[in-house]
Amino acid sequence: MSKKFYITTPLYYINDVPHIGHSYTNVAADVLARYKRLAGEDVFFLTGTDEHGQKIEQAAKERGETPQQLADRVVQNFKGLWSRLNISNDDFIRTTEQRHKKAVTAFFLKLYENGAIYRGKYEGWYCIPCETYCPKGQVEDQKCPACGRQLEWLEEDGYFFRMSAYADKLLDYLDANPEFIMPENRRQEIVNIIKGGLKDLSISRSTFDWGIPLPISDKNEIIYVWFDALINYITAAGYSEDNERFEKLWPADVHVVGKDILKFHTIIWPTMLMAAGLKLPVMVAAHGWWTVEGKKMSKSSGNAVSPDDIISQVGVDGYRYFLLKAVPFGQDGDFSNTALIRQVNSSLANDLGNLVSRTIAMVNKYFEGNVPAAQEAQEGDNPLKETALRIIPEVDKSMCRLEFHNSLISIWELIGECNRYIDKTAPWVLFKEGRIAELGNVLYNLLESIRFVTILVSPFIPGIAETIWTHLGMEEPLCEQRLSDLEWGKLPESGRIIPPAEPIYARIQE
Ligand code: ME8
Repeated sequence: MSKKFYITTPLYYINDVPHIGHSYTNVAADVLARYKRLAGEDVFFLTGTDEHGQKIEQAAKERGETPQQLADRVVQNFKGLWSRLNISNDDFIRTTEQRHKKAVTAFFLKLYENGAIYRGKYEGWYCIPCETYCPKGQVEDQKCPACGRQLEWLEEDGYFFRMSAYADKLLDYLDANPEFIMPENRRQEIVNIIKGGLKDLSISRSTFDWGIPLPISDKNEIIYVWFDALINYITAAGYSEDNERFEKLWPADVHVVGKDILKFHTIIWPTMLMAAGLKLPVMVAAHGWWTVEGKKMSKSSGNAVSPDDIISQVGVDGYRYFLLKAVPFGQDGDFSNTALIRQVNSSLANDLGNLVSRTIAMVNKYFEGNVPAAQEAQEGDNPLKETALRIIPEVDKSMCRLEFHNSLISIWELIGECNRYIDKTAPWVLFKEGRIAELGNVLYNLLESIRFVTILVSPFIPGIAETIWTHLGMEEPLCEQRLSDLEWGKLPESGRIIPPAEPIYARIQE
């Protein structure tokens, strides 16, 4: 039986349309999901929408809609974009679905039964956009320390989750599992917060009613939106509904999130799971923040970059490539159109595109499209084979650490090596001099390297990879390839190359 790999993205609030920041998270998660499928793992990839809470209720009111109408309308923007971006999620969860309400109710009752929930009083500064209380010591001028917006003073008489009771256990877990928080430099930040002392968490609301009803209350109380939303990760795995499936899928292998919500995923969520007696996720990976031309993206400043505008300019694969190459996962990034075009022209049109077209054109010209025979190489005699075999473990290591840009750098080393190999071996000279066996060997090495590149790059740019695969004349579909197919010499010598009618990736005009 193959190893399972359960990967999630955050559930996005439906008061906003998806922008480059949301698409970054989903593309990163998609690339990892696709890579794990390539590695032969049994992948379950989940994304979805977070549809409850005060913020959504307010947004709906402003638009003259019910919250459900707003959710039903906006969720289509997310689903549509994920499909255009080739996101290969296996499930899409909405927190207003019945299956989720059932799981949240069951989870709440479990914690209540375990004595982890009690009734009490709380007052404090609340940030509606972040849907969270802010520690009193950090509040200045009634502004949220995280997003800078106006806070509201709330007093609640309701239910609390005994989060403080799990602080030591959580610190022990972080100690014993150094890879729980990625990248490593974010770990200390979380450790410091926990060491600073955890407060119990207010998990019921009574001043508005857009949420999941509290199962133990006869007053009109609902469950706090973050407590509700985090549970989605177990809902989709079958919690309280399908034990066998849940046993197989849980715990999640990686929750991919933005750094803004790392705290929720590495403090609140693990303590909730501890209180329910469930296993903790293997890894929470937090990426950095995107700005646009140096400025924070926001609706009010009207500078939120629309993914569809970028797609219409550089294509889906150009966009996917740029997102993961331009910024190392974990670091903040700035979107600039000039950098986008420069990057795709240089990497996709020049390096990769030219390699493929030149190679295919030569196989066509010199061998009428037939894959030529390779020659036995002496040890150390085939630089392409050496590079190709060297980068496989490098790519794997980078992928498992979510260092996507490093994986791309490794793959582009092989592409660069191939382009240099063409210049060095000068196949046109070999042809002129009648050295046909040597020429065949050179072209075989190039085609075989392109096969390696295509498989390795397919999680990043699945559309382009598919096109190259077709031109290589491969019989088995690309989606059935595995990393184990990356053995040098597997390209059948009897194959036929199909010349492309147009470039693999056309240069974009600046
Ligand atoms: O926080 N740069 O939803 P959300 C990078 N519903 N990533 C960005 C970004 C930017 N400028 N803007 C948004 C929520 N993101 C909760 C999550 S999970 C159980 C509940 C991405 O719609 C990034 O992944 O505010 C961030 O964590 C997420 O969108 C926040 O989405």
